[in-house]
Amino acid sequence: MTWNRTISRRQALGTILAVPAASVLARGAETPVKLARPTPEQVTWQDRELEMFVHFGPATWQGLEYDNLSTPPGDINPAKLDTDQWAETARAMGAGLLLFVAKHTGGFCWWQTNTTTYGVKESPWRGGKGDVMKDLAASCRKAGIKLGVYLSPEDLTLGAAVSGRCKTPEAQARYNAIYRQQLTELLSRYGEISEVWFDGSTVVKVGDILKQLAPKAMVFQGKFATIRWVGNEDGLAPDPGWNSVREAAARSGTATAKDSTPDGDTWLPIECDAMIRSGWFWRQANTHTLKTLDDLMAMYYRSVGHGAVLLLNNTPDTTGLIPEADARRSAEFGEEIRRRFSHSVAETRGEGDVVELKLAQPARIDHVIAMEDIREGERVREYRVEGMVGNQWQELSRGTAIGHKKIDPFKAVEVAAVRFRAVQAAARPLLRQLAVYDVGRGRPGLAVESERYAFRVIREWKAFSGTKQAWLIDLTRYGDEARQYELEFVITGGSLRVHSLALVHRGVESPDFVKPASRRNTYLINITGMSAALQLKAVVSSGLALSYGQVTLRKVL
Ligand code: FUL
Repeated sequence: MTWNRTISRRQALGTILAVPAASVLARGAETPVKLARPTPEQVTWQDRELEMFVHFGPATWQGLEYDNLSTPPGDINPAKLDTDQWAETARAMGAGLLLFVAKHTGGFCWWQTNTTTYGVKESPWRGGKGDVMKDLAASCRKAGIKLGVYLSPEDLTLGAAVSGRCKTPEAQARYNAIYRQQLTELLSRYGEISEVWFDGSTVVKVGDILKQLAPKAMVFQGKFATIRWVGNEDGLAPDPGWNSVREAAARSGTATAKDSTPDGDTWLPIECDAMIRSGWFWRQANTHTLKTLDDLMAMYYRSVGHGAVLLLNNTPDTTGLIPEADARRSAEFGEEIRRRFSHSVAETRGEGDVVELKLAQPARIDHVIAMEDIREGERVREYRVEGMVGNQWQELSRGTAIGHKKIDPFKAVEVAAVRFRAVQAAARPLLRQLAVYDVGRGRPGLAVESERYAFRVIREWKAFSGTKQAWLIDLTRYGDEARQYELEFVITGGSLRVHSLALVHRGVESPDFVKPASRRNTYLINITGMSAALQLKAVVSSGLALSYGQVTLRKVL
């Protein structure tokens, strides 16, 4: 057992902490090790594990993923809309929070607002007097779940691109005032809002509003983020998915799972947003893509089972109801999670580098779930779980990060006892739970895993030489879904200098979505939406020698 191998003295002492760090004394070390620590609200959020997203909007009527403004509000009349059904679907799934897209990128508002004339107020639904947020707040209270809101900073009606960026300072000032008013309405009228999504980050100042109206809410993206995007929309968190990042990454507003480091000074847990059918919005054509129970369980193991929160989308059809098949599948998902994991064969808690769990009598087990007491930071860096088989310890599973939760499936075996052994830790391990289960089934496989290494060539350059040039590369043909991508300049001859990179969306440049990765000539791009032509602008030069190569793009999982 090696203590303190992963945190160097310089890292331990040399950082300014955004979230107060736990000060623990590592055994054998004179220096107190500083570990990032969550806020109580982050702990509550991580304990929730499962949440339900609801996307609904004009795009539902258009059969599209993004509202193209072709549906007049006069045509939007979801006569059967019943927020009790939405909240009940979330509850049956085991979700502790329902996150509603109150405004998506097109700008349509589902609540009574005076900030725009594009919303439910202009629709015939309930004579223009309906307020989905109001209904939903009441339904969630009834169902005993929390409520969250997604207020898109991007707004096609009001001329704001990704992050709420506008073309001129005047337009920006106008939009800032409107967006702030919308956020104020959502956070002040409907009771407690426990999670706020600023999808694609936001350039509009919102800190004062959050502080005043929702100081305990979890915040997705932007300067005040308390949680981060995993980097894909498949419900897959990496393993290890360390909970902390460096402060600069947290402040960037667009940190993802790629920024994870066990030595980070800021606690920023990972959220996996994923779809129950392909696409965030209902359309007839995606009915057959409803995920199977195995698909959902596959995601569960790789999100919640890797210590992240899973935010699974359901999407009502034009009647306003979540289709029955989707609601039923959500309930089956909740039942299967409970069937597998609500009754352990045995469980304990404990401290130290070895935690032992004796069974009352030898029993068959096929899963172990470990949970750290994350209030004191993520301490375990590497571990083994062993079972007493016959009269010998035999390895059942091994891993690195545990954090909030780690679910390890293994081949069924009969054991008399189980022990957890830390191989490496930053401080004395504190296990809130060590539990073993007899599930009878394993972890379902995942088709998408095979795509991990696939890449596409998005531009080639041949015999290029000279001073600075700007390349505009169309990404909509390649980056077909919102996730994190890896961009690489593969130089096959001569040399190439990359001066700057930016995403260009509706003519507005956003350099913050492109960051250098650890490998040379490689960058990480966060694509948070494909609502309009999206381009990559690369300013490059090659000096005197002729340069040859390719620009490649691949999905990051
Ligand atoms: C992405 C958006 O582009 C999608 O439409 C959806 O809202 C998803 C949750 O986030 O960034």
